[in-house]
Amino acid sequence: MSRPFANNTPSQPVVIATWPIGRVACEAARPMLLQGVPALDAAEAGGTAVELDPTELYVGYGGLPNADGVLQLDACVMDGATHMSGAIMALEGFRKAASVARRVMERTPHSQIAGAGARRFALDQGFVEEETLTDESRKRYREWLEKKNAPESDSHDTVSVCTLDTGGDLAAVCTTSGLEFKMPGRVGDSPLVGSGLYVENSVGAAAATGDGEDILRVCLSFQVVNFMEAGASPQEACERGIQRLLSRRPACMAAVIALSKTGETGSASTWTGFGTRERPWNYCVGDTSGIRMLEGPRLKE
Ligand code: SD4
Repeated sequence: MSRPFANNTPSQPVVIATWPIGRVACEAARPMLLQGVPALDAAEAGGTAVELDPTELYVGYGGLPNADGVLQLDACVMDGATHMSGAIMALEGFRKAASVARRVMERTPHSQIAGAGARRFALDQGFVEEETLTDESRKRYREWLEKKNAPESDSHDTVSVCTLDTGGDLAAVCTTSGLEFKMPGRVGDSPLVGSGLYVENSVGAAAATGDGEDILRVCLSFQVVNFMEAGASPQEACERGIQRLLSRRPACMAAVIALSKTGETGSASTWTGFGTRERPWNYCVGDTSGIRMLEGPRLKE
Protein backbone atom coordinates (compact mmCIF):
# COMPACT_ATOMS: atom_id res chain seq x y z
CA MET A 1 0.00 0.00 0.00
CA SER A 2 1.54 3.36 -0.93
CA ARG A 3 2.01 5.78 1.96
CA PRO A 4 1.20 9.21 0.58
CA PHE A 5 0.97 10.82 4.01
CA ALA A 6 4.07 9.26 5.58
CA ASN A 7 5.96 11.72 7.77
CA ASN A 8 9.49 10.33 7.27
CA THR A 9 10.57 12.12 10.44
CA PRO A 10 12.56 10.20 13.04
CA SER A 11 10.61 10.17 16.26
CA GLN A 12 10.55 8.85 19.80
CA PRO A 13 7.83 6.20 19.93
CA VAL A 14 4.77 6.66 22.16
CA VAL A 15 1.62 4.67 22.90
CA ILE A 16 -1.40 5.94 24.82
CA ALA A 17 -4.43 3.82 25.74
CA THR A 18 -7.68 4.24 27.66
CA TRP A 19 -8.45 2.95 31.17
CA PRO A 20 -6.29 0.91 33.54
CA ILE A 21 -6.66 -2.00 31.10
CA GLY A 22 -4.77 0.27 28.70
CA ARG A 23 -1.66 -1.00 30.49
CA VAL A 24 -2.15 -4.36 28.76
CA ALA A 25 -2.28 -2.54 25.41
CA CYS A 26 0.80 -0.45 26.23
CA GLU A 27 2.74 -3.52 27.37
CA ALA A 28 2.08 -5.14 24.01
CA ALA A 29 2.59 -2.07 21.82
CA ARG A 30 5.55 -0.35 23.49
CA PRO A 31 8.25 -2.99 22.87
CA MET A 32 7.16 -3.23 19.26
CA LEU A 33 7.40 0.52 18.80
CA LEU A 34 10.83 0.56 20.45
CA GLN A 35 11.95 -2.02 17.89
CA GLY A 36 10.78 0.18 15.03
CA VAL A 37 7.56 -1.67 14.17
CA PRO A 38 5.01 0.51 12.30
CA ALA A 39 2.43 2.39 14.36
CA LEU A 40 -0.55 0.42 13.04
CA ASP A 41 0.98 -2.98 13.83
CA ALA A 42 1.72 -1.85 17.37
CA ALA A 43 -1.72 -0.34 17.89
CA GLU A 44 -3.37 -3.50 16.58
CA ALA A 45 -1.23 -5.65 18.88
CA GLY A 46 -2.26 -3.45 21.80
CA GLY A 47 -5.95 -3.81 20.99
CA THR A 48 -5.62 -7.55 20.42
CA ALA A 49 -3.90 -8.09 23.77
CA VAL A 50 -6.92 -6.59 25.51
CA GLU A 51 -9.41 -8.44 23.28
CA LEU A 52 -7.84 -11.76 24.28
CA ASP A 53 -7.85 -10.93 28.00
CA PRO A 54 -10.85 -12.90 29.36
CA THR A 55 -11.08 -10.74 32.48
CA GLU A 56 -11.89 -7.58 30.56
CA LEU A 57 -15.70 -7.32 30.41
CA TYR A 58 -16.02 -4.68 27.70
CA VAL A 59 -13.59 -5.73 24.98
CA GLY A 60 -13.29 -8.89 22.87
CA TYR A 61 -13.33 -12.34 24.47
CA GLY A 62 -15.28 -12.29 27.71
CA GLY A 63 -17.10 -9.05 26.88
CA LEU A 64 -20.66 -8.58 28.09
CA PRO A 65 -23.25 -9.65 25.52
CA ASN A 66 -26.24 -7.88 24.06
CA ALA A 67 -29.83 -8.27 25.27
CA ASP A 68 -30.09 -11.62 23.44
CA GLY A 69 -27.01 -12.94 25.24
CA VAL A 70 -24.85 -12.67 22.10
CA LEU A 71 -21.51 -10.84 22.06
CA GLN A 72 -21.39 -8.30 19.24
CA LEU A 73 -18.07 -6.51 18.77
CA ASP A 74 -17.30 -3.15 17.18
CA ALA A 75 -13.79 -2.14 16.14
CA CYS A 76 -11.96 0.32 13.93
CA VAL A 77 -8.37 0.84 12.83
CA MET A 78 -6.90 3.93 11.21
CA ASP A 79 -3.47 4.33 9.66
CA GLY A 80 -2.03 7.84 9.43
CA ALA A 81 0.58 7.20 6.73
CA THR A 82 -2.06 6.06 4.23
CA HIS A 83 -5.08 7.83 5.73
CA MET A 84 -6.93 4.55 5.42
CA SER A 85 -9.33 2.95 7.85
CA GLY A 86 -11.34 -0.21 8.31
CA ALA A 87 -14.11 -1.17 10.69
CA ILE A 88 -16.42 -3.99 11.66
CA MET A 89 -19.67 -3.59 13.53
CA ALA A 90 -21.77 -6.08 15.48
CA LEU A 91 -19.32 -8.89 14.65
CA GLU A 92 -20.37 -12.20 16.20
CA GLY A 93 -18.26 -15.29 16.82
CA PHE A 94 -14.72 -13.85 16.80
CA ARG A 95 -12.41 -12.44 19.45
CA LYS A 96 -9.93 -10.41 17.39
CA ALA A 97 -12.23 -7.66 16.18
CA ALA A 98 -9.45 -5.13 15.53
CA SER A 99 -7.63 -7.57 13.24
CA VAL A 100 -10.81 -8.23 11.27
CA ALA A 101 -11.29 -4.45 10.98
CA ARG A 102 -7.77 -4.15 9.63
CA ARG A 103 -8.54 -6.75 6.96
CA VAL A 104 -11.53 -4.65 5.90
CA MET A 105 -9.07 -1.81 5.30
CA GLU A 106 -6.48 -3.93 3.53
CA ARG A 107 -8.52 -6.47 1.59
CA THR A 108 -11.75 -4.74 0.57
CA PRO A 109 -12.69 -1.56 -1.26
CA HIS A 110 -14.92 -0.69 1.73
CA SER A 111 -14.37 1.00 5.05
CA GLN A 112 -16.91 -0.75 7.27
CA ILE A 113 -18.76 -4.07 7.28
CA ALA A 114 -21.54 -4.98 9.72
CA GLY A 115 -23.35 -7.96 11.18
CA ALA A 116 -23.74 -11.14 9.16
CA GLY A 117 -21.56 -9.70 6.40
CA ALA A 118 -18.78 -9.03 8.90
CA ARG A 119 -18.97 -12.60 10.16
CA ARG A 120 -18.84 -13.99 6.64
CA PHE A 121 -15.91 -11.73 5.80
CA ALA A 122 -14.00 -12.86 8.89
CA LEU A 123 -14.54 -16.51 7.92
CA ASP A 124 -13.48 -15.82 4.34
CA GLN A 125 -10.30 -14.21 5.67
CA GLY A 126 -9.42 -17.33 7.62
CA PHE A 127 -10.31 -16.16 11.11
CA VAL A 128 -11.49 -19.11 13.18
CA GLU A 129 -14.82 -18.86 14.94
CA GLU A 130 -14.42 -19.20 18.69
CA GLU A 131 -16.42 -19.04 21.90
CA THR A 132 -16.64 -15.37 22.80
CA LEU A 133 -18.36 -15.53 26.19
CA THR A 134 -16.73 -16.63 29.45
CA ASP A 135 -18.41 -18.13 32.53
CA GLU A 136 -18.22 -14.66 34.07
CA SER A 137 -19.85 -12.84 31.16
CA ARG A 138 -22.60 -15.50 30.99
CA LYS A 139 -23.17 -15.16 34.73
CA ARG A 140 -23.49 -11.37 34.44
CA TYR A 141 -25.99 -11.81 31.63
CA ARG A 142 -28.10 -14.23 33.69
CA GLU A 143 -28.05 -11.78 36.60
CA TRP A 144 -29.17 -9.00 34.28
CA LEU A 145 -32.04 -11.18 33.00
CA GLU A 146 -33.07 -12.02 36.56
CA LYS A 147 -33.14 -8.34 37.42
CA LYS A 148 -35.74 -8.07 34.66
CA ASN A 149 -33.58 -6.13 32.30
CA ALA A 150 -32.51 -3.42 34.73
CA PRO A 151 -31.06 -0.37 33.00
CA GLU A 152 -27.51 -0.69 31.82
CA SER A 153 -24.94 0.21 34.44
CA ASP A 154 -22.64 3.18 33.95
CA SER A 155 -19.55 1.02 33.63
CA HIS A 156 -17.36 1.16 30.54
CA ASP A 157 -13.97 0.00 29.41
CA THR A 158 -13.51 0.28 25.64
CA VAL A 159 -9.85 0.18 24.77
CA SER A 160 -8.69 2.91 22.43
CA VAL A 161 -5.01 2.98 21.50
CA CYS A 162 -3.01 5.68 19.68
CA THR A 163 0.58 5.05 18.60
CA LEU A 164 3.49 7.04 17.19
CA ASP A 165 6.30 5.03 15.58
CA THR A 166 9.99 5.73 15.09
CA GLY A 167 9.29 6.95 11.55
CA GLY A 168 6.98 9.68 12.89
CA ASP A 169 3.77 8.00 11.71
CA LEU A 170 0.59 7.70 13.73
CA ALA A 171 -2.14 5.08 14.00
CA ALA A 172 -5.12 4.31 16.20
CA VAL A 173 -7.29 1.34 17.10
CA CYS A 174 -10.56 1.28 19.01
CA THR A 175 -12.16 -2.03 20.03
CA THR A 176 -15.17 -2.77 22.22
CA SER A 177 -18.12 -4.99 23.00
CA GLY A 178 -20.07 -1.75 23.34
CA LEU A 179 -22.68 -1.08 25.96
CA GLU A 180 -23.55 -4.10 28.03
CA PHE A 181 -26.89 -5.78 27.24
CA LYS A 182 -27.44 -3.37 24.37
CA MET A 183 -30.16 -3.83 21.79
CA PRO A 184 -29.08 -6.40 19.21
CA GLY A 185 -27.52 -4.59 16.27
CA ARG A 186 -26.80 -1.43 18.24
CA VAL A 187 -23.58 0.23 17.11
CA GLY A 188 -21.76 2.94 19.07
CA ASP A 189 -19.02 5.41 18.28
CA SER A 190 -16.10 3.00 18.48
CA PRO A 191 -16.10 1.73 14.87
CA LEU A 192 -16.82 5.15 13.39
CA VAL A 193 -13.95 7.20 12.00
CA GLY A 194 -14.07 10.67 13.56
CA SER A 195 -16.06 9.51 16.57
CA GLY A 196 -14.29 6.55 18.21
CA LEU A 197 -10.95 7.53 16.70
CA TYR A 198 -9.30 9.80 14.20
CA VAL A 199 -5.78 10.17 12.81
CA GLU A 200 -4.33 13.03 10.78
CA ASN A 201 -0.73 12.03 10.23
CA SER A 202 0.60 15.59 9.96
CA VAL A 203 -1.14 16.59 13.22
CA GLY A 204 -2.04 13.86 15.70
CA ALA A 205 -4.42 11.12 16.73
CA ALA A 206 -7.34 10.99 19.15
CA ALA A 207 -9.59 8.22 20.41
CA ALA A 208 -12.59 8.03 22.69
CA THR A 209 -14.43 5.90 25.22
CA GLY A 210 -17.79 6.34 26.88
CA ASP A 211 -21.40 6.83 25.82
CA GLY A 212 -21.21 6.17 22.12
CA GLU A 213 -24.62 7.63 21.40
CA ASP A 214 -23.40 11.08 22.40
CA ILE A 215 -19.73 10.80 21.40
CA LEU A 216 -20.76 10.26 17.81
CA ARG A 217 -23.16 13.21 17.89
CA VAL A 218 -20.18 15.56 18.20
CA CYS A 219 -17.57 13.53 16.26
CA LEU A 220 -15.41 13.79 19.35
CA SER A 221 -12.13 12.39 18.03
CA PHE A 222 -12.29 14.46 14.86
CA GLN A 223 -12.95 17.55 16.94
CA VAL A 224 -9.95 16.91 19.12
CA VAL A 225 -7.60 16.43 16.17
CA ASN A 226 -8.99 19.60 14.60
CA PHE A 227 -8.29 21.54 17.78
CA MET A 228 -4.71 20.23 17.63
CA GLU A 229 -4.44 21.26 14.00
CA ALA A 230 -5.50 24.76 15.04
CA GLY A 231 -2.60 24.88 17.51
CA ALA A 232 -3.89 23.35 20.74
CA SER A 233 -1.71 20.92 22.67
CA PRO A 234 -3.16 17.40 23.00
CA GLN A 235 -4.16 18.21 26.58
CA GLU A 236 -5.89 21.47 25.62
CA ALA A 237 -7.53 19.77 22.65
CA CYS A 238 -8.95 16.97 24.80
CA GLU A 239 -10.33 19.46 27.32
CA ARG A 240 -11.91 21.54 24.59
CA GLY A 241 -13.37 18.43 22.99
CA ILE A 242 -14.93 17.30 26.26
CA GLN A 243 -16.24 20.82 26.91
CA ARG A 244 -17.82 20.85 23.47
CA LEU A 245 -19.40 17.46 24.14
CA LEU A 246 -20.78 18.60 27.50
CA SER A 247 -22.17 21.77 25.97
CA ARG A 248 -24.25 19.65 23.58
CA ARG A 249 -24.90 16.54 25.67
CA PRO A 250 -24.52 17.52 29.35
CA ALA A 251 -25.28 14.09 30.79
CA CYS A 252 -22.77 12.24 28.62
CA MET A 253 -20.04 10.17 30.23
CA ALA A 254 -17.00 10.06 28.01
CA ALA A 255 -13.26 10.47 27.86
CA VAL A 256 -10.79 11.11 25.09
CA ILE A 257 -7.05 10.58 24.67
CA ALA A 258 -4.77 12.36 22.20
CA LEU A 259 -1.24 12.02 20.84
CA SER A 260 0.51 14.61 18.71
CA LYS A 261 2.91 13.80 15.90
CA THR A 262 5.70 15.14 18.13
CA GLY A 263 4.82 12.66 20.87
CA GLU A 264 2.96 14.85 23.33
CA THR A 265 -0.05 13.24 25.01
CA GLY A 266 -3.22 14.47 26.68
CA SER A 267 -6.56 13.30 27.99
CA ALA A 268 -9.75 14.50 29.66
CA SER A 269 -13.09 13.08 30.75
CA THR A 270 -16.53 14.37 31.59
CA TRP A 271 -17.54 13.92 35.18
CA THR A 272 -16.48 12.48 38.49
CA GLY A 273 -19.11 9.78 38.16
CA PHE A 274 -17.64 8.29 35.02
CA GLY A 275 -17.76 4.57 35.71
CA THR A 276 -18.67 4.77 39.35
CA ARG A 277 -18.65 7.64 41.82
CA GLU A 278 -15.26 6.58 43.13
CA ARG A 279 -13.62 5.80 39.85
CA PRO A 280 -11.04 8.30 38.60
CA TRP A 281 -10.33 8.74 34.93
CA ASN A 282 -7.17 6.74 34.30
CA TYR A 283 -5.29 6.10 31.11
CA CYS A 284 -1.89 4.66 30.31
CA VAL A 285 1.12 5.99 28.42
CA GLY A 286 4.18 4.04 27.26
CA ASP A 287 7.32 5.63 25.80
CA THR A 288 11.10 5.28 25.87
CA SER A 289 11.15 5.90 29.63
CA GLY A 290 8.60 3.19 30.51
CA ILE A 291 4.89 2.73 31.12
CA ARG A 292 2.88 4.89 33.51
CA MET A 293 -0.74 5.17 34.55
CA LEU A 294 -2.00 8.74 34.53
CA GLU A 295 -5.11 10.42 35.86
CA GLY A 296 -6.83 12.90 33.54
CA PRO A 297 -8.98 15.86 34.52
CA ARG A 298 -12.73 15.41 34.86
CA LEU A 299 -14.44 18.48 33.58
CA LYS A 300 -17.86 18.11 35.15
CA GLU A 301 -18.61 17.48 38.82
C1 SD4 B 1 -19.86 2.33 22.86
N1 SD4 B 1 -18.04 3.84 23.29
O1 SD4 B 1 -20.14 1.27 22.32
C2 SD4 B 1 -18.50 2.48 23.47
C3 SD4 B 1 -18.54 2.06 24.89
C4 SD4 B 1 -17.34 2.47 25.66
O2 SD4 B 1 -16.04 2.47 27.47
O3 SD4 B 1 -16.52 3.21 25.27
N2 SD4 B 1 -17.13 2.04 26.82
O4 SD4 B 1 -20.65 3.26 22.97
